[in-house]
Parts: sequence; structure tokens; C-alpha cells
Amino acid sequence: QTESDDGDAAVATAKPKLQPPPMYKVILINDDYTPMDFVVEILEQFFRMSRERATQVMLRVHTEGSAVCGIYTRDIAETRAEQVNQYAREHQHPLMCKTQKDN
Ligand code: NFA
Repeated sequence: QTESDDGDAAVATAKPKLQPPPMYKVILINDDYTPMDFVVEILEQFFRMSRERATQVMLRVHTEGSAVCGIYTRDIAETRAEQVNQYAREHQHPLMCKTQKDN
């Protein structure tokens, strides 16, 4: 009945071993039309980046084709990506955000 007891003989004092949740990357994709300023604004607004960090990430997407904007649990990641896509559509920009499981 020590705290380190586990397995079949576990006693009431044993703590359940919780697994950390799977994490998902939110990835921003480059395109030829979305203005750079708009992308920087999105990274500041939706990912709480400083102007300097947002500019770095925007330029990485622009030159590399994509970049990770953040890593979150699935619900947060999917909501964040959807917010970006909806906001971009509202402003008639083709900017695309997607999620990908962080293995
Ligand atoms: N490639 C876009 C341009 O030249 C800028 C951009 C950056 C778009 C990052 C999407 C993502 N205006």
C-alpha cells in the first residue's frame, strides 16, 4: 500500500497515470496573393505573437512555403486554424491554415 504501488494489486491511494494529450501543429501555407501585412496581423491577433516574431514567421512561410504557428491540443489547434481561414475568407484573401498531428 505504498504510493508507488501499481498494477493489479493497486490500492485506493495509487494515483492514476494520465497520458499527456496528443498535440497538433497549426501550419500556415504560403500563397501568391495574401498581403504580407495581413499575415503579420493574423499571427499577432490569433497566435499572440509580437510584431517581430510575427514578421519572422510570415517571412518563413513566404520563403519556405509553410511554417508552424503554434502547437496545441486538437480542439484548440482546429479552432485556431478555422478562425484564421474564416477571417482570411471574410477579407477575400486565399490564405490557408491547416492542422497536423505532432507525432
Ligand atoms: N507570398 C505572399 C506575398 O508575396 C505573402 C504571404 C506570406 C502569403 C505568408 C501567405 C503566407 N504577398
